[in-house]
Amino acid sequence: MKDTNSQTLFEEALDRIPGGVNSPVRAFGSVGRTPFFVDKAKGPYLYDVDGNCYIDYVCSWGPGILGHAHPKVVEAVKAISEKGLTFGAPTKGEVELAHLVEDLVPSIEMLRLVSSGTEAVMSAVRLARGYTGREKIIKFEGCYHGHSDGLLVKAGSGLMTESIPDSAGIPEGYARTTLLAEYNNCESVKRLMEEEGHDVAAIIVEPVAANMGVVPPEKGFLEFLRQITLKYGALLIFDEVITGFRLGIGGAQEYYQVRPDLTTFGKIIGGGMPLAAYGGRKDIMSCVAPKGAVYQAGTLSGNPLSVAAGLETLKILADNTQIYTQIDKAAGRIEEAYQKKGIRVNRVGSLLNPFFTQEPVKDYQSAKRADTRKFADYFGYMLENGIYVAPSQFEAMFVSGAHGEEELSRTCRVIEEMPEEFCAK
Ligand code: KE4
Repeated sequence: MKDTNSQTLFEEALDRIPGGVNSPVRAFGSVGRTPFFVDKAKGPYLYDVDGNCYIDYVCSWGPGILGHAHPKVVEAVKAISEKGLTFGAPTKGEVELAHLVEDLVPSIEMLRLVSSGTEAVMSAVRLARGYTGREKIIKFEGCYHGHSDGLLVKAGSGLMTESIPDSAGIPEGYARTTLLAEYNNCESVKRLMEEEGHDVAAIIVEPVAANMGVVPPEKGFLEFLRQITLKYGALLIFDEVITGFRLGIGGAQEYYQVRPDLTTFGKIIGGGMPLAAYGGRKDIMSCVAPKGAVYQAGTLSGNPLSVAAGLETLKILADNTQIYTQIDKAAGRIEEAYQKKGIRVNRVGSLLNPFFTQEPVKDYQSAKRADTRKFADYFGYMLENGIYVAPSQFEAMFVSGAHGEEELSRTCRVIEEMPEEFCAK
């Protein structure tokens, strides 16, 4: 391997890995730069192979709510790894984790562990179809639910970043069974349900959209989805891969007091290790193999190391729920710094992001009108001042319990000193 600085590593990576990265959002393409390669991380800081240090507001796209390499989480993984890495057989930790999640999130009566958010959503959608015997699902423009075929229709996150609204390689049939509505637009859902409601297995929604930038649900939107799914006998699936254990220990469904039939989790539930889950009503989850006829499986599902990291993370959060007040206040300070510069911000708790646009951002169309070139300039300014935010206008900023006074005051100062041309209307 040639000498290890980010530039040479990226050049080498480009020859061996599509786009030089193992996930498109990491490529920095939309912000006109090449990515730094991480050497290590601790608390609120990332250190790249060139010795640069950044205050990290990506937090690995959400899992890092406790900050990087939390000693107790690292210790838990080290200890369990001494006993073996994977068995392909049940372990005590999996039962403990299911029990803990069911205690923390009342709508979860039964849970299945998988290895990624994509797998959790793909399985929940298959389960909804198997349980209802219906084919269609409704998703929202700009929401991202992982990269399974049926969900890559007008999705957010990397697709929106790269302006590829629909992925190549998706069979035509999916477009017919995946119906699209507009986020925060009850009328768009009502029209679809009046036409197709008899054949809609589920409506899947990010209860706070965080893959077109952060777009909160307008008052009554989630409650409307709950009502209309009950009316037509469809299921309501909350994709809480980002919001789960982020907006509070009970996630968005506790924050907004709306109870879905199924929920998907990822990111925080694994404490930074590959672990995700789907769960919900026992009568629905009982349809999953081997108990029921809806098949889903995984060699590394419930992997002992991932379970250890997830268990330790959730235990720390459950025993220290004041963390949520702390990170909400911290995010509020950052929000205020942006607003003082005249930059629009959407925020829910510790989930926020600045939009370079004059208009309110409440759905895919208004998010898409944001000035991505101005965002790219802003991103470069922040990075050069040691602040790492998501390299895309259509992602989120995450604040962790490890972001302390020093990091927050430095972040606010960098925002306050931002050149006017970056934020001028
Ligand atoms: P994963 O398969 O990436 O674990 O989860 C897919 C997923 C499902 N649902 C929601 C609401 C999600 O946000 C995600 C993944 N989020 C992106 C970032 N917005 C992951 C980062 C990436 O793709 O590299």
